[in-house]
Amino acid sequence: MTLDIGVLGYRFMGEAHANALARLPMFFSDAPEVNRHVLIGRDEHALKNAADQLGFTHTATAWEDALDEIDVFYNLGPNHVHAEPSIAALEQDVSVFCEKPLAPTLSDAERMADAARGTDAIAGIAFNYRYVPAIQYARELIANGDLGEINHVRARYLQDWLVDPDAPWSWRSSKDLAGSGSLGDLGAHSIDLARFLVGDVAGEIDRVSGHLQTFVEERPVDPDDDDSETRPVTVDDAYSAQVAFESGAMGTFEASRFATGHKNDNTIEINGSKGSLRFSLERLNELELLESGNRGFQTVMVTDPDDPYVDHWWPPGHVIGWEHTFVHENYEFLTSVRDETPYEPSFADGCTVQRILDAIEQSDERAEWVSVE
Ligand code: SOE
Repeated sequence: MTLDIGVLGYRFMGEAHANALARLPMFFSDAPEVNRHVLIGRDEHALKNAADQLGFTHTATAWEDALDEIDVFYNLGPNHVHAEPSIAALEQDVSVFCEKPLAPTLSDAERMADAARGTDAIAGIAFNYRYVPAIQYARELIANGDLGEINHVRARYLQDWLVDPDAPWSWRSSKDLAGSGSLGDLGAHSIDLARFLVGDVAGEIDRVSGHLQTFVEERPVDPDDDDSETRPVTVDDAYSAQVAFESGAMGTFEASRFATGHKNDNTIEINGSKGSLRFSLERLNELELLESGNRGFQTVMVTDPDDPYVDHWWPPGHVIGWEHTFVHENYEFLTSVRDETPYEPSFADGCTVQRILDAIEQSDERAEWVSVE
């Protein structure tokens, strides 16, 4: 059985997922066969070029025209186009893989999760950092009880691409189009990683206290034009949050697009009663571990053949990179579609993350702790 894939979006995420689809048959011999059938976008000329480059045989300038022809719909568009096409696809029993955050608003995310409940098609959200081998290894250690009882989760996701006040306005600057800024774009990853790593032992995040800040309130549409029109920035440039897990574990979360010098610094540290671990995306083949009786963190390489996914790639020590997380993610998602087995992270997971993002925003507005409903 070959799965016909339709992908909406051909820029950064379109390239990352198209690369993963191309790599699958080379490195994952038991992966479903896939056909990069149709690439969807609005600009016909750019779309045709992208389709040639990314190996798609057809193009469509309206997503409505593509749904009849495909088994799986990848929604990699800006956040405000996540809901309608994804819901329409699920209503036609087409499986959907949607980029994060699930939607700009909690009500849209809930509608998407409802649509997913109403079909046997698979609805997955693309949280690719779950698929770093070191993260999966960390999860195993926590589930085995190697860290003991979890007391602290400390996660930060730092970038600096907006620190220049003349950096251009984009859909990511608009609350209507994006929902939120660093919170939804980067904080969603941290929250998902925390749930993935400690959710089974520490439970859900049930209370939050959040702080959001916008440092630059207007941005030029065209930074090369001194007289450029400017538009308001209606989302956060940075957020921080304290959270409480059901178990009593404490979490501190932070993300910024103004953390000068940090390009894509996605870090998480977990402290338990018997040990600690630390992961940084900048050293994604490694995990720092503090085990009972040791006097400091030790760095272990997660590149052995029995480490998650590693046997598909290179011999020990021949490190993998960011793009491999997408290959692993596509492998798991498409296997679920082919085998009709549940996939996580699902739209329900995406909706839970959205509920936490929403509570962090409400907490900032009300200047008080907020319960996650
Ligand atoms: C931009 O901030 C971005 O591309 C995010 O949208 C991605 O989810 C993250 O992985 C890298 O940074």
